[in-house]
Amino acid sequence: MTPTITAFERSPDRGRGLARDMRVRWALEEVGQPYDVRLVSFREMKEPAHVALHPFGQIPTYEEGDLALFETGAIVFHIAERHPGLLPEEDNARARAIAWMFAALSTVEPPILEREGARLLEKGKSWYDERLPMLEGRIRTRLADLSACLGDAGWLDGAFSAADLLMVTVMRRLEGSGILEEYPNLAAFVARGQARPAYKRAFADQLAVFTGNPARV
Ligand code: GTB
Repeated sequence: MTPTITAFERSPDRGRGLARDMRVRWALEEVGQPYDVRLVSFREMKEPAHVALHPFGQIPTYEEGDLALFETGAIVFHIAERHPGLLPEEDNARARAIAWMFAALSTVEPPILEREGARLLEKGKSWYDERLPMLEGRIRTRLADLSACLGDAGWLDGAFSAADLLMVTVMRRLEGSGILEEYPNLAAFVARGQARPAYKRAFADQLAVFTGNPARV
C-alpha cells in the first residue's frame, strides 16, 4: 500500500529541506518505498481533518491503510521496522541504532531548537545578547561529545542507519550558524548524508514543491 505523507504547501524554509517532511521523504527513498504527498496550508493544518491525524496540527503525518502516524521519530522508526536497510538485523546493533535515534531527537535536537526559537522570537529582547551565547554553548557541549564519539567513523554505529538519517537532519538545522564547521568530522558526516542518492531524491522532491517545478535527480 502506498503511504501518504503531509508537507507544507509552501514551506517557510523556501525549499531548503529543513522542514521535517524531509526526514520522512529521505527514509522512504532509502528503502525504495514510493509515496504520495498531500500538501497542506497553515490554515488546513489546524482544521479538524488534519488534527485528527496530528494532535498538534503539524506536518508531517503518515497514513498507510488504517494506520495514521505523527512525529517524525515514530514515522522513521516505523519505516525502518517495515523495510530492510535502515536498521541493523542483529539485535544489539539494532538496539544501539535505536538509542542513537532517540539521542538525535531528545539530546542533540533540543538545544538546536532552543537557539532557533530564540533567534526567531527573542531578537530585540533585553536578554537576547546574553542568552544567545549561552544557548550556543549548550549546542557546542553536545557537538563536542558527539564529535569525540564519531571520531573517524563514517556513521554513528557501523553501517548507515535511521539514526544517521535523523542526526544529519537535526544538524542541518545549524546551517548558516558556523557552529557545525567547528567540528570538521560532524560537518563531513552531514555532507556524507547529503551525498546519498536517496537524500538527493528526497531533497529534489521537496524543493520541487516550492519551485513548482517537479524534477527528479
Ligand atoms: N516533533 C515533531 C516531529 O518531529 O514530527 C515536530 C513537528 C513540527 O515541528 N512540524 C512543523 C510544523 O508543522 C514543521 S517542521 N509547524 C507548524 C505548526 O506547528 O503550526 C519545523 C520547521 C518549520 C520551518 C522550518 N524552516 O522554515 O526552516 C524548519 C523546520
